[in-house]
Amino acid sequence: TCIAFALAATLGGIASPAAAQEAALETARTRPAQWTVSDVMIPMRDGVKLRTKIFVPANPKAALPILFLRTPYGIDDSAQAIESRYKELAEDGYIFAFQDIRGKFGSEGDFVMLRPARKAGDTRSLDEGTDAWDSIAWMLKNVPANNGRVGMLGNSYLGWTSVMASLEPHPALKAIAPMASPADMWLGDDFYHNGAFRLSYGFEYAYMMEAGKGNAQFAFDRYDTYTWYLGLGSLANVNRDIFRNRIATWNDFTAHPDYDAFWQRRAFAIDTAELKVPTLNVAGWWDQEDFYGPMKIYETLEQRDKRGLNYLVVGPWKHGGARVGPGDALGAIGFDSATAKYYRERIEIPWFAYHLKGQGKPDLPEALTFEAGSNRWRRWDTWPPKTGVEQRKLYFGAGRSLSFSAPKGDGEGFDSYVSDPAHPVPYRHRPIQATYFPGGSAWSTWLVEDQRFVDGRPDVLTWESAPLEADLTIAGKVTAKLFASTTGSDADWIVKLIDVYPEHVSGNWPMSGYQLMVSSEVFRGRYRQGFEQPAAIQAGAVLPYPFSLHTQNYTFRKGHRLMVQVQSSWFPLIDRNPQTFVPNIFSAKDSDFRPATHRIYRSARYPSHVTIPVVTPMQ
Ligand code: PG9
Repeated sequence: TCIAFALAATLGGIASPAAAQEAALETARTRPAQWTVSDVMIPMRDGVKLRTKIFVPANPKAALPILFLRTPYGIDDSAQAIESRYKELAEDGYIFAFQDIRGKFGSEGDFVMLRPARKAGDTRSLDEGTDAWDSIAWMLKNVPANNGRVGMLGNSYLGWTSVMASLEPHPALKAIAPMASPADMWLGDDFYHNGAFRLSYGFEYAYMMEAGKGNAQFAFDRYDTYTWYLGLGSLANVNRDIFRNRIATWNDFTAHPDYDAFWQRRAFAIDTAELKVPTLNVAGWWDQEDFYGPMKIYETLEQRDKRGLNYLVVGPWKHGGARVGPGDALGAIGFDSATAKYYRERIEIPWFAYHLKGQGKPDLPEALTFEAGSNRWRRWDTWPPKTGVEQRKLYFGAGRSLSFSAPKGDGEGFDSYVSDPAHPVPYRHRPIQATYFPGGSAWSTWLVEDQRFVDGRPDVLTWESAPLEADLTIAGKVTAKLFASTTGSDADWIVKLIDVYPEHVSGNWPMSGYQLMVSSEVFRGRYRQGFEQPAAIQAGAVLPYPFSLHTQNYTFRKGHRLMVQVQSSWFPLIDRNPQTFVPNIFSAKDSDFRPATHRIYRSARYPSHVTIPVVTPMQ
């Protein structure tokens, strides 16, 4: 029945740019003293015109730089955005330009999801970089009172368009501050993580972007999408019953399940020998969409940063969390200070003021990270830190214990569970609203949810340490190495490093015993020999699965416990692994989905563990 309802959802898009445009202009008109607004179509080199709204402060005292934002999400709310998300910058004095990228909303041309950057030396192709270049050239000539300097910024897709503009930059592009820009959609950002497909996001986002020129919401026939996705069955049913091959990105998912040239071509890379544009990379520790991306971009640019232009800021934020609100809490977790406001006022404002107006010099270390738990900002000469950190292994032990002592003896120590694709573990507590559900969705804070909602399930294994006798701070790379077997021929492995609060948090009962996920990741077993070539797992074989849980800077407080959980489904965030090897999971048959018994070993021979970067006490 859910499919029948979904069929009724139109593929037409729901945006009404004209009406929204009216509303935005209305807002701007009510503030004639503040902005002169123009709504223009800027011609690109191939004749395609891109809709751009330009806000020039009325009666500026001096020529001003332009802050340029290129978005696939529409620019009708840009007047409101200036007064909310970009308020601090607006008050500091900038011209703002918001542009619909090719093929979206009011812009001409075709939309291509994450249009690959043209290669160095290719002077004929178009990409987001050439569109940015052409727009900047036009604005320098046509926007009154500009000072000839442009900065780019924005969250996620907008961060990515900023990064793309900086690869072969227009000379007037003097600084960028990309926030949560994706870098690699298959390895770690929105669409897959280590080859495991991000079903709910991939499905809903592809539909939103490609069902029409505006933003479309897929019409689920129920509030709890967990049951909808479960009822869907094999992913082959999506094109057969719902999308009917009309959503290009979904077709790409089905045609490119592995890390092939298609995805590699879209992954962030820098062809030029030197980083040219000062770049402030911004990431959030609990970013539910793009955490891999900004960290990878920072790391990649660092190799080409000959002049010290590349910086990193990581705060305790959800996706885009630094842009809005005070940032003093995320879900139930408090940070004791307004971290997002701090970023906007103390980091972003000086960053652009220096590069675009020649004012001051920002007091920025190479990497600035917020250390949740101890709730303070920390400054680093490198990220991850090269000194003052000891990599220590947290071993899974008998009796569900977790400690720094390696297991002893030759026994076949393991814990096991049955992973049943018919009953996948939910990734957040149900009901699981659609990602962008207009009535509100818990999507954006799922990474900080109390993991007790799955702890104790027979298909979730938990190992826990004794209470800590002193604070334990980590800074740098967290990795997992599982030794595991399955009775099936494919399996997903999910590892979660958790901070368990003490049983009595005085004055805040809901936090008592809270299980906060600090680091987590999924690895699709079929890719253990390489991401380009999936291979069946031999039933019963004990195999190593090493994978990254990314970097983190966090303090586990005295009296807290460390916990690791392992499970094999995270639904519907990640599609169900059939657990029977098939060449392409997007065309699996419903009968391929079978329960399997998985074992996680914790013996001297097969010591499963999580490695954490412990900051040595003098730090
Ligand atoms: N995470 C979003 C995104 C999806 C796909 C591509 C690029 C970005 C976003 O928030 O824009």
